[in-house]
Amino acid sequence: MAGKEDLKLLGLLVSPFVVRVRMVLSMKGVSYEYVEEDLKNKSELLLKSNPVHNKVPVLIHNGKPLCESLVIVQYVDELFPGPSILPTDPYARATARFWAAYIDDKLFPAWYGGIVKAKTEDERAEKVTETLAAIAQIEEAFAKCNEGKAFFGGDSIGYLDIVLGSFLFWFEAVRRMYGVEIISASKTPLLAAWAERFRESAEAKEVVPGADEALQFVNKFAAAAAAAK
Ligand SMILES: N[C@@H](CCC(=O)N[C@@H](CS)C(=O)NCC(=O)O)C(=O)O
Repeated sequence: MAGKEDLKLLGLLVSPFVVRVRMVLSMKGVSYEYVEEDLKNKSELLLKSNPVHNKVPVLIHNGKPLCESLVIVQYVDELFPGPSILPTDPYARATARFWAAYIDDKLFPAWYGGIVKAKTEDERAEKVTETLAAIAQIEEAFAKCNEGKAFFGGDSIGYLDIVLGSFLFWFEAVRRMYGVEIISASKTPLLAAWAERFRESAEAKEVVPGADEALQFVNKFAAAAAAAK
């Protein structure tokens, strides 16, 4: 099927959500057209394709748009042959979806909406506590569900590895900006070892940007906000 499909991805290189989609497309060996969006000046195509959220990523498959990274990753996994990204066992699939929702609904707002966007130091400290509590839950889940294997997906990178792994370059940017270690060898040793394996994997190296790119993005936004004052 790969090759015959018309696929266009509207993205932003430093978006962890876009990284997820680029990873799954790359793991499935699918070629696609990539279009970088300017979030300050969104294209008509983006607004038309994702009228509900106006956000990237959007994957346009044969003219039909798909929105939301988790939905897109699962769609690509189902559509294209090759090793399954989600677990095949229904209970393991459901569990992976549960933790993916937790990562996006609890962890993401705590570190990005919280630590990065906090307006005061008190607010940031509160969000650090919230982020560390969420990551501790994920450490426990990792210990329970992967039975000593290298990845959430078992011996190779799977759905949850992509979902959480897409945040890692931002975690490094947060460490450099605020000195906060979201994943650390002392508090979350299993995830620290996992993160190292993820970063070193060919799958991640292919598409995941570095922390420098995330920092440049933050600085560009801060400069634009200061200029607008
Ligand atoms: N839940 C969404 C989140 C996507 C998202 O937040 N995208 C950001 C970039 S990281 C965006 O497009 N923001 C534009 C805006 O908020 O106007 C997903 O998983 O795809």
